[in-house]
Amino acid sequence: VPAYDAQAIETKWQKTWEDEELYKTDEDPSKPKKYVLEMFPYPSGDLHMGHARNYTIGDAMARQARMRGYDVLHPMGFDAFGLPAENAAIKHNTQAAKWTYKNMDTAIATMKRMGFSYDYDRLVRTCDPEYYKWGQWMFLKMYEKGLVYRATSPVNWCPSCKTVLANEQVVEGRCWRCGSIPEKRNLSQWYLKITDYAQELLDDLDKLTGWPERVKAMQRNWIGRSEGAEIDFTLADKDGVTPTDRKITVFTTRADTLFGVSFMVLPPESELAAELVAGTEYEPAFLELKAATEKVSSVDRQGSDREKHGVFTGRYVINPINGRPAPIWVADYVLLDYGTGAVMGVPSGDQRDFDFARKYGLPIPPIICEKDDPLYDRLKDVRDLEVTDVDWDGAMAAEGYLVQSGQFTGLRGGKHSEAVDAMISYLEERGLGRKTVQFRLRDWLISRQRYWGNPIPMIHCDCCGDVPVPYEDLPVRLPENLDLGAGETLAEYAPFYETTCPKCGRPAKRITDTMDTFTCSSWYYLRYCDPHNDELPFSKEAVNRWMPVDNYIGGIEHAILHLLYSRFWTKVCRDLGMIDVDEPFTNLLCQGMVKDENGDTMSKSKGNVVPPSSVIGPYGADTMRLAILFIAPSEKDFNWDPEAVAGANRFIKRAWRIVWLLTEGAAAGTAAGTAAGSPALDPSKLSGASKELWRQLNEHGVKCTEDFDRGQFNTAISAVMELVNAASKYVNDVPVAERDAALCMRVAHDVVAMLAPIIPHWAEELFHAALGREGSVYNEPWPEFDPEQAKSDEIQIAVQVKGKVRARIDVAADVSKEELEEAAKAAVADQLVGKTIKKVIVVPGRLVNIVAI
Ligand code: ANZ
Ligand code: ZN
Repeated sequence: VPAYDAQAIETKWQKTWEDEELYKTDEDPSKPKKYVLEMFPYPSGDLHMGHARNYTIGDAMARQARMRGYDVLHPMGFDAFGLPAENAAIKHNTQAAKWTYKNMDTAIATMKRMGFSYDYDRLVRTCDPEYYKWGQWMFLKMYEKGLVYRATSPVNWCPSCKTVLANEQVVEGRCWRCGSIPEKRNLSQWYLKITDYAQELLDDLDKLTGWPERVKAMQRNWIGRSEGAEIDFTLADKDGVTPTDRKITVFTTRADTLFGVSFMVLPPESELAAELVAGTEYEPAFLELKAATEKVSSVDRQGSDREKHGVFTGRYVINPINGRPAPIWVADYVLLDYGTGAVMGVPSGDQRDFDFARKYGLPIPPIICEKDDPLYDRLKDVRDLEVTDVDWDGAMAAEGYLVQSGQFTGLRGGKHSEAVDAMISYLEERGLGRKTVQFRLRDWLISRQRYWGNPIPMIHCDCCGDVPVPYEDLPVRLPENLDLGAGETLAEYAPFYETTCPKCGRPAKRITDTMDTFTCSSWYYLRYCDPHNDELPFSKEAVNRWMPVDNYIGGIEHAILHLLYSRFWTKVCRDLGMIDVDEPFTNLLCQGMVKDENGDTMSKSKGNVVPPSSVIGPYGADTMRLAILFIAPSEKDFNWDPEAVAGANRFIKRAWRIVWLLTEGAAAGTAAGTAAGSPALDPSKLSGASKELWRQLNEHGVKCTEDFDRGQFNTAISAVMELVNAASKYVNDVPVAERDAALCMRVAHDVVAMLAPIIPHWAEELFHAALGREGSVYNEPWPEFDPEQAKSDEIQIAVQVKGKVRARIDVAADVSKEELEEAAKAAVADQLVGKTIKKVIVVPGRLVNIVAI
């Protein structure tokens, strides 16, 4: 048996595969297609363990699909724009482009060293003008469709990244990239109208049966659809009672609680509130609250345990249902950009309103009661407000029956209740309110005040306003010679922004914002289908051939961001007539994290990073790949374990030896075989150990295949390990001359084939050297196994005497009852001496119990 030399084998096959273009996409329409995709990396340096895991999973899928007869698209690329390149350029006094291209080269070298089967002809780098040109092109198409607009509103500004962020990029109140707390700034920014697609983005989640439930739940939550009503309150004049002709409209999901309104709340950013207090004694406190609130994130502001802060405006609204006045307050728990930006305060139904009412001594009129509440008996027939305050220590039950609520008294109330419907109908008939649907999802803010990104293809002209760059002038090129180290920015770089208006020809200024890099990653998977197209972002035919992506693999951190934006982009392209699919990713696998030995996340700052090279160096890429896939199911986190790596390496060597021994044995006993070295296998002629090995081949082969098809690599590997154990026992127990040569070759072949998606270099080497085959193991069909042949034709039966197991016997699976009884009696004959058999109980397939005295 030749020694297993991982480094030599791996370099050899990587070169051969590349020379022979083995992983070039076939584009063979006679085969079914499979598009396997891993989320492309940000080129911030070399690949880390998380990448290695991500790509190993994808590679195993792609390689197995190839052997399963699919035409496979398995591409790779780089999400190459972004802030880290800019920061690195400043720090190392180089250009962002240089830094980025160098890192991409490093990453590609590592990918090749890992033996990933990418079609590098389709490599996409988002910072290449050939790519970002089409991002600009699609921006202009969206602009024509009315899906792009510019607006001035309070936005999240990250003080450390020095740019605005989209709502999705403020994660738990912090900048998704650097963790700083964003400030609110009122700025003019560019938006994509993702809210036009809110309902469809929500509805189509139901179609995504191949997505993890938790990812869908996160998206549902983020989209946040709420059915409710808008209700108009009339603003009272300064006297607090005379109606004016102005209205304040609230959004509520609980129209049924209208009789319980104790106050109205506006957010501190409200312009109306500022107007109401202007020049009054209430203004100073209002301004103070406004300033204090600017420092708090919107997530924190809504936190239910956070203390609420409010000020009275001195003014009142009139409740449309009963004409009662309610004071207008300003409070930080209300947000400007949700619903109508105004809330009717119902302390008896809403905990936040309750806390607020308690703190500021506002009344708490009870309007909804459970039947077992003492208040219920007292108020169940009361229509006017009799009790205006309660002594509860918390808000009331969310559900119950309305009390003190006029004609609605007695109706069942709560979210989506009959009382809500009745109240909305009543208001609608009188023009005082209307049913509406609210979404939490906001439009996607895509402009960034950063250099290293895709320039927004718009020009601002003092006469014509915002004018799109003509298509024939695309791409708007990002200048590469900016001196970032010296503090130069795109906004101040005249050679970039000085231009003329495409409409009127007068001097004009280019927009110097670049697009959020998430725009680049929202369609790269479409570009892979047709990466060299220089007339369009991609052709419809190419996309129709490959889309949707069949298996998408990546981190859970993109559950909302990238995955929501990509779904949106796909739907926009569909509506632009560019593609026919509705959803980009059919099956989604979110791989678990690789943590350090103590279960800590790996990070440079903690100094606990295990780089892939530390395994590839001593053991080779195959050991790394096997260890990653075997250590845990793909969706689970695992702790890095050097022992698991050593174990993977031991198995590889052992399987290497067994395959060689099987083939050597076959060669020795080839008399019965064919000249080609693959004698015909006749399973019906097998007996004894050979028959058992044949059975095990089928048993483990069936299991391995099923697990592969479900993406359960760790158990698929276990199945092959069991087969290797069986083969090992066979070569140990059976002398060479007695081995079945054809069976040996078959087992050797199938072990190699089943491990080929996981440890490709090992498999390719054995395929040639030990099995004596030509071509590539990846052009071999996946082996077929027969579940019928996996059945053992002997079963083991326990024989009991008076309930105690005394023996175990092997009998034919189809043994008759009489035969079984006889065999059982024979097996325990010594126990039965001198006794009379009273009864024999047979539990078919399991045991025989003999009752004898
Ligand atoms: C009165 C009421 C009574 C409410 C009650 C709830 C319970 P979801 O389900 O998340 O859509 N709300 C409306 N606009 C708001 C804003 N801009 N800032 C903060 N809160 C706002 O929540 C809808 C409820 O959130 C609305 O229904 C409103 O309070 C509040 F017993 O109106 B409700
Ligand atoms: Zn930041």
